[in-house]
Amino acid sequence: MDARNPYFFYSADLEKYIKEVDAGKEFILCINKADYLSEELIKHWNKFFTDQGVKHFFCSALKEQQKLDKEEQAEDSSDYDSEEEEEEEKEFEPMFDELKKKIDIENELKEAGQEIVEEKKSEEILEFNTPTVFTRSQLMLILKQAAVKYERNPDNRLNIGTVGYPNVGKSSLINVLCGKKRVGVAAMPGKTKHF
Ligand SMILES: Nc1nc2c(ncn2[C@@H]2O[C@H](COP(=O)(O)OP(=O)(O)O)[C@@H](O)[C@H]2O)c(=O)[nH]1
Ligand SMILES: [Mg+2]
Repeated sequence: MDARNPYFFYSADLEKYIKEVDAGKEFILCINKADYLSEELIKHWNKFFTDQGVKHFFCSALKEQQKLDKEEQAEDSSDYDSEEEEEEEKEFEPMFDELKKKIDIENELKEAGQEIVEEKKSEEILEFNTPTVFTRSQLMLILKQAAVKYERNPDNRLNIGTVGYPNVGKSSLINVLCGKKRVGVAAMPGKTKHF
């Protein structure tokens, strides 16, 4: 739902209905567009839904998508070499080869280290019903943990569905989770039916 008006967007009936349809299904309220909320408001709504016993988390699909876009851009521009640079590179190629190998190995080690640190960092606060705005990697981790917990499919896959009013950011969330643009995002309602 859209964080700007939880009284309007939250449907207790939907939660009840989902539990009636299948006791094995879990209802988790995604409070999206948390970038519109101040820290106080996040704390307020966190308390409100915790008191009502509604499992929930905060996120900003837009902010996470912007981060993904930036990473993609950075990757694209680092691949780009000017012609002059390419010529120079050819000249010194044998000398650079060894150095490059070393740097590659160092970078790989660094990246692996960073991933571990990031996972550890997010593990510390990985709980629903907290006034934390989840990043993409935190969301991925919490979903992975849920997949292990349920073990409903032989290959441990978790099926997730989104239900909500138009324009609350369902498609944006799906795209962020997939890490790729899978579904169209638009200010016009009714864009996604299947993907
Ligand atoms: N500020 C803000 N805008 C968002 C966020 N998520 C989605 N939007 C915007 O809300 C609009 C509707 O998003 P969309 O994903 O198409 O919603 P859907 O109809 O529920 O699938 C788009 O203009 C998005 O860019 C968010 O976290 N913060
Ligand atoms: Mg949509």
